[in-house]
Amino acid sequence: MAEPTITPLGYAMGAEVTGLDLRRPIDDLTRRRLYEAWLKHVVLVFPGQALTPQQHIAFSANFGTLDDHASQAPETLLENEPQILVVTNKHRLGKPSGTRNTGRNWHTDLSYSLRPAKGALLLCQEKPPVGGDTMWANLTMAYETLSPTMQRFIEGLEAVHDVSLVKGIGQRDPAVIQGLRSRNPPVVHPMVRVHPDTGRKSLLAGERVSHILGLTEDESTALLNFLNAHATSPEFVYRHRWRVGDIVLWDNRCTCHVALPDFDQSQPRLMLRCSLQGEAVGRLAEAAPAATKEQMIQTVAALS
Ligand SMILES: O=C(O)CCC(=O)C(=O)O
Ligand SMILES: [Fe+2]
Repeated sequence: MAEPTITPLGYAMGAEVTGLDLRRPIDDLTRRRLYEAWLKHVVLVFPGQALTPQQHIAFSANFGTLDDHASQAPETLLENEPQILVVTNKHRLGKPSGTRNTGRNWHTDLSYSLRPAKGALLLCQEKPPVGGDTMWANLTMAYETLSPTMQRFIEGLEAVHDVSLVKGIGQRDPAVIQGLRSRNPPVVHPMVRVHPDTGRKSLLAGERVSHILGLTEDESTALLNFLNAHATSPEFVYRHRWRVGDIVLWDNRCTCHVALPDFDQSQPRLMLRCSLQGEAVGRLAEAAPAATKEQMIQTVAALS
C-alpha cells in the first residue's frame, strides 16, 4: 500500500493526510503509521473521502472501538446505523434537527459522562458556501504552558461536568432534555488527565464544567474562566474550514473543540460522526454545590 503523505497544518496541531483511498481497507503498517501520526498531530484531516456510512464505520474502527451512542438522543442517529450520529441543521423526520446547534461551546466530547470519548471522525457531506468552521484547542499545550505552580495546584483538583451546560440544550424537546439528563447525571473528572497512549498530561476543563470541587463559587468561576481562556487562546487552536468529503479525526483525550455558528443557517450543513469509545473514568457527582461567599461568612461567624 502506498505510504500516505502527511503535511502539518499548524503549529498547535493538525495535519493533512493524502495518498490513501479510504473506501478500501488499510493494511497493518498503514494503520500503525496513521495512529502514530494521530498521536503526533492530534487532528488529522483526510480530504476527498466521500465514504458511504459502512465505509466510514470500517475506517473509524481502525482507531478504536466504536461507540453505539447510547448516551445520545436516538433520533439523532442514522437510520439503522446507531454508530453514526447525524450533526445537521437540516430537518430530520419532518422536525428541526436536535443537532442543529451541536457543539456550540468549547467542550471535550462526552466529558459529561463516565466515558469521555477517545476521539471521533466527522465526515462533511454538505456545507454552506462559507463558514460552519470547527476549531480544536490543544489541551496538552495548554497544560504545559501553565506555570509549574499552577500545574501543581490544578493537579489535585476535580471538576463537575454537567450535560445541562451543553449550549442550546434548552432548545430541544423537553422529553429529549429529560432523557439526556437521566442518562447523563453530573460526573466528576480530574482537571489534569494523563493520555493513555503518550503519557502526557493535559488540562480538562471546558464550558460544560459547572464548578471545581473544594473551591468557593467565586474561586471556581474565576479559575475556570482563566483556564478556559488560556486553553482556547489562538496559539493552541487549529481552525478547520470544511470541504465536502473531508474527514477529520481528532483525539478527544487531549483536546476540546467548538462548532462555530459562523454561517447562514438557511444553508444546509450535514456532518456524519463516528465516535470512538473512551475508557471508563470519573465518578458520579454528589449533589453538593460550591459554597457561596454568604455561606463562607456565616461559617466564619459561627466559629468566632
Ligand atoms: O459540527 C461540528 O463541526 C462539530 C460538532 C461537534 O461538537 C461534534 O461532532 O462533536
Ligand atoms: Fe463535539
